[in-house]
Amino acid sequence: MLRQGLLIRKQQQSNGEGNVEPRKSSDRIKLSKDDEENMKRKYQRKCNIRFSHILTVVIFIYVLDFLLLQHGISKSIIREKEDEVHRCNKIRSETMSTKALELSFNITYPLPSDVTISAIRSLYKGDKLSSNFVKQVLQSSKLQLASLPSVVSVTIPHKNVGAHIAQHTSSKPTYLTIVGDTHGQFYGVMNIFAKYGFPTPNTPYIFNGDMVDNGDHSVKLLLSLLMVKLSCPDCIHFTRGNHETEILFGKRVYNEISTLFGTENTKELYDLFVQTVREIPIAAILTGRRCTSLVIHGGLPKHNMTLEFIRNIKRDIDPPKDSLFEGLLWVDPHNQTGLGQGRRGVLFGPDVTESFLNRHNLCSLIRGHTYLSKGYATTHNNTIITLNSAPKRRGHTGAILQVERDMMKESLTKGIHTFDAYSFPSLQEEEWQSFGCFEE
Ligand SMILES: [Mn+2]
Repeated sequence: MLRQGLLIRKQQQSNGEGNVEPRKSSDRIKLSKDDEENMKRKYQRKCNIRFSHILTVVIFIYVLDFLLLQHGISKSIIREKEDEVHRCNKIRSETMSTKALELSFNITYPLPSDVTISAIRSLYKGDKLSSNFVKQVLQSSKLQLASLPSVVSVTIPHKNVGAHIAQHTSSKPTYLTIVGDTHGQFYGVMNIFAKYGFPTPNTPYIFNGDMVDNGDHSVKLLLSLLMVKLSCPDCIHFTRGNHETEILFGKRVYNEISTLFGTENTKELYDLFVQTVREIPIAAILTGRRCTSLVIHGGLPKHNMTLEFIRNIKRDIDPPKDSLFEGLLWVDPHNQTGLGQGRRGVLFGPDVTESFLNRHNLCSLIRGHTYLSKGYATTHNNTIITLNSAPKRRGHTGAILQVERDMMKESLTKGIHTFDAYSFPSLQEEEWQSFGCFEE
């Protein structure tokens, strides 16, 4: 009890004549109700003050601890970022002007990354590139693509790629990004790079055909992607779409070349563009540790299609009409068994897909060739993923697929990411800072 243990000074009792009676040691005073309440309040206040002091000290210690920890983490993040910027800057140290590009008639292979970034930036800003430079890029790209097989093998990178800077790679994720149809959406693709990262050996891309036509910037887009491959062959891979043919290249591409590089060289550059896209491989085999996929623009135009058949296609031409080569770039899946006839060509059923995947021990087929307002679709019991990366208008989304090395068939769709349609160039200066570091 509060009262017990409290020796209260005895109230002096007056005898009425001013004499005070001596105090006895055992005297304890009975407190009035009010006094008792006051004492309680005083004691409570003391307790409260002490408690808040303790609380303040505890909070202070926690905050200090947190700040020190954060400071340590922030410092390591800043250090890592500084190292990265330093490396990128070193690579780009001699950033060339457009004028310098005009003068560099003899390009080398691999194309220096600073030349590539400078040229892409010029295209982005609407500056002109010299037709001579573009001609050499196309001639080099044509040779580079022609040296590849019709079915390219792409291994999903793991963390040891780029071992020369192993200390950086160990903490960074590695994956491969598959982009669907992009149809001349140059600014959209630059935004994809800004959002999901510039191509590097640790984070390469596959562009699955139809990079040209429909959109307004086919030439800018194609040229930029070809230059990235000339600078860093392992950073980017291509498969051919049905629009990468002369007949679908058409007048729009011709006019764009004329606007960008001058009228006197239009025909020569146009022909070079056509010859270059004819060398783009037809398909890619994407090998992970647990799941290997076929990346192809259209699909399977016949029963018992084999990779050997695709590998043996002579591809430096436009696909002959009604050929299986044309079918690989044009067909669509349907849900009925077997083959069928659709609005724009052959349709293939789940049984065709299943037997093909089983024959080659594949877990999925990744394709494009279809406009999808949400950017992707899965069919044939999730063994087919269709991607479109060129959303036409606001409200529609484009999609890409990021595949990690250890991904399994069941988890592939978790790598799908969607993004909004972009209508205007929107990259800020600081976003360009992350571009063009081809090394991880
Ligand atoms: Mn297509």
